[in-house]
Formats: sequence, structure tokens, C-alpha cells
Amino acid sequence: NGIEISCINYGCTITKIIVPDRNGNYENIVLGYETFEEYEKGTAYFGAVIGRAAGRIKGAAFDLDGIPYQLQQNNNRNHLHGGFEGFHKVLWTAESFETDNKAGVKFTYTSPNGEAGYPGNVSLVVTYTLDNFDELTIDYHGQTDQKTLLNMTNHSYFNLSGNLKRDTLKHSLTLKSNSFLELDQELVPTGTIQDVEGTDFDFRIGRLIQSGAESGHQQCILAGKGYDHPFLLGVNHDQEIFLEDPESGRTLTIETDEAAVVFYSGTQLTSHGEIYGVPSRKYLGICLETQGLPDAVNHPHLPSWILDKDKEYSSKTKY
Ligand code: FUC
Repeated sequence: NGIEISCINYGCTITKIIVPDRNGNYENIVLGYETFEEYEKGTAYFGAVIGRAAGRIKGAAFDLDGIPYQLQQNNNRNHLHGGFEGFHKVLWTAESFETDNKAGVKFTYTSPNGEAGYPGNVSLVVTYTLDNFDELTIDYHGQTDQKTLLNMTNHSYFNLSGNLKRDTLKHSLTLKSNSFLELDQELVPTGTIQDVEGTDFDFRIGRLIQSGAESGHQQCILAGKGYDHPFLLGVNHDQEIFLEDPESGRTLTIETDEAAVVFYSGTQLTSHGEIYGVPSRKYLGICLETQGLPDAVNHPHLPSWILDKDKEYSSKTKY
């Protein structure tokens, strides 16, 4: 149907997604850079696959079977998005494929034992598939030879206005989520689950992104006047995430088999250079990072994403 997705094998990075607005104007709806050098220097994770562990791990430390592990501290004293050389900063092997009704790229990478501090050699396969129903599916698979952590996501920043014409404050988001994880001052989950009822975190019937920018909610203020929070999802995998830009008429529906989505409203998007000719600024893009709950390894009451030796990690998100 004329939809186009571009990606590179550095970080499995999605560089462009070109889709029509209501008048049939094809424009790009994700943030990215013109050159490889900017991706290499970049610290915003534009379009990249994240791992081994998406999100922050408190003190960059955790225990597995009584053995303490220390990860790279790349975000204050915490670990963020797999460290300095996370999956977003390595070269993957890429193989493209095409059939009658779909086209895509299969990426593979083996993360060595000790990478960024994680135990085990982990073999990974990430597949991007675009089909004739305008659906992009991301499949993640992993296997380890030693017990480790694995919680992957894709870090695309969406802006449905097209070619970054406007920021995302007038986008409306609907999330089938009754609760979210409270964050501490360093944006790491405290482990406390809060109810969305009656707050600016209630996206169940749709809410403008602007709500977070204007909110007096202490959690929105701490996230830099917006959102940077894990929302817990149900088990139905039924259009649980829906983003809409009323002005362009573009919509994005996401279904995932993951336990959560980290909704980040781009509150730190200030000093990231020119994004396809547009100076980076707050709220220019929105991340909807489907994943297991961040830092679950340090909060045993949250669903675990510890990967056992010879067990298969498998996760799917459809856009
Ligand atoms: C998101 C956020 C972080 C960070 C990063 C670039 O996933 O959770 O706070 O700013 O991306």
C-alpha cells in the first residue's frame, strides 16, 4: 500500500517509517538522523533495539541464585538500556526476505558472556516484518548458555504529524492499563504499583499527551513534566495501545504479548542535534516501549524476566 520502512544493521535501528495521512500524503512518522555518524554518537536510542535489559536497573546491580552481578553504570549510578555497548550500539547481521504478501529483515547477534556485565552467551534473533495489511511485526528471540536477564524492546520515537511538522502534545493516547509503576528521583521504579484511577495517568478512554506537561501530579513533574513510566498491560493482546494525531488523521495501534509498556513522552529530547532538519526539542517524539517491567529483578513481586539456560526468550509486538 506504499508504506515504507527503512532500517540499518547498527542497533537494528528503524530510521524511517513512511505512511500516508488522511489526504494520502506520505511522510515519515519516526525520529532519526541523516547520517550513520550521528547514530554512532547519539544517546537518544532513536529507533534502536534495546537489551539486554530495557529501562533502568537500580545501582546497576542484581543477584542471580545468590551471585551478585555488577553492570555498567551509564545513567548516574544506575544501568540503562543495556549499558554503553547495549544492543543499540552493536552491528547485527542482517538478511532481508520477501514473499508475496510481506517483506522484512532478520537480524542476528551473539552477545558474549560478560558484555556490559551480564552473564552468559546469548544468541539473538530480531525480525522486522511489514505485510500487505500495513502491519509491522517485531519478533524477538533469545537463548542463553547460562542464567541471565533478557528484556528487549524497540525504542522508536513516534510523531504522527508527518516529517516532524508539530510536536506530539496534541496527540491522543489510549492505554488499556489500570496501573503504573511509581518512579524515584532517578526515574527507577520504586516497586510500588499505583492505580491510574482519577489521575493524569488514566489513559483508558484516551488522553492528550499535553495532560502530563500541564499536570500537578508529582510523578509527572519528576519525569520532567510528562511521562516516563511503565504501565501494566492486560493479557488480552487486543489493541491495548492506540495513538492518534487528529490533525493528520494518522493512527497507530500496538498489540504486544509483553507485560508492560514504558510510555516516555520525550521530556529529555533537548540536546540531540538536528532530527531530519528539525532541532531536537521536548515532546518531539513519543516512545511506547513494550517490555517486561523494568528492574523486576530487584522486586520479586513483579513478573520476572530472568532467562534460564537453554530456555527460549520470545516476545512479539505488532504495530
Ligand atoms: C527512555 C526513558 C529514559 C531515557 C531514554 C532515552 O526509555 O525511560 O528516561 O531518557 O529513554
